[in-house]
Amino acid sequence: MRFKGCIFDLDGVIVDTASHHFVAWKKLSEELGVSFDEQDNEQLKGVSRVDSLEFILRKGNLVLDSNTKLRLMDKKNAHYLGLADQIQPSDALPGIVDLMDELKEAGVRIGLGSSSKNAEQILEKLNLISAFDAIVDGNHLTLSKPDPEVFLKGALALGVEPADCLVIEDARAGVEAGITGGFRVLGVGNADELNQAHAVVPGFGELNWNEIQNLLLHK
Ligand code: B16
Ligand code: MG
Repeated sequence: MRFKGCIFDLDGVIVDTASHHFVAWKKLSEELGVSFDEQDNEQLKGVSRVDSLEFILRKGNLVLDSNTKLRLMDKKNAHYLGLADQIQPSDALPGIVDLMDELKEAGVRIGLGSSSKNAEQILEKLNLISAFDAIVDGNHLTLSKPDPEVFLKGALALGVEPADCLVIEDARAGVEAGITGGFRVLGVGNADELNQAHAVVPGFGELNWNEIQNLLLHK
C-alpha cells in the first residue's frame, strides 16, 4: 500500500491539547452544577464545541436558550485559548515533525482534518501551518465527527481519493469518521478504545513512514 495523501487530526495527534479542553469544560460544567470527569472528556475528543456543550447539558438535564449556549461556548473557548496560549513549536508530539518531513520527501500530500475552530491558531503557535497542503477545520464543517465530512473535504482539497489516503486519529469519533469515509485509519493511543482503526500505535516517536505503511499493508 502506497498512500498518496495523509490527513492528520490535530488535538491528540499533533499536539496534546486534550488536557486544556478538559480543564475548560470541567470548569464550565462545575459552574452549571454538572459533574465532568476524564471519562466524559474521552467521549468529547474530536467532537465539536457545540456538540460538546450539548453533551454536558444532556448529562445535567439542563435546557438553555441559544443565546445562553453561545455565551457559555465563548466562555469555555476563552478559557481554553488562555491555557493553549503557552503552546510552542517544541510541543508538537514526538516524531510528528519528522514524519511530516518524510511525507513531504516521499511526495505524499499532507492535510489537516480537525473539528477545532482554533486549529489554525494552534498550528501557528507550533510553526506548522506551511507543512500542510490543505487545512480543513471546524470553521469549514456542518457536521461533526463521527460524520466523515471533515476527511472527505480534506481528501478533495488534497486531490486524492479516500482509498489512497491515510487518516491519523486519536479519538473514537475520528476513527469512525475515517472508516465511514472509506479511508485507511491509523489510531494513535489506546488500542481498545480505537479498535475500529486498521492499526493502532502508541505514538510516533519510534516509527518512520515505511514502518507505518507496512503496519497497514494487509489490513
Ligand atoms: P474547538 P480534533 C477537537 O479537535 C477536539 O478533540 C475536541 O475536544 C474539541 O471539542 C473540538 O476539536 C472542537 O474544538 O472548541 O477548539 O473548536 O481532535 O478534531 O483536532
Ligand atoms: Mg483528536
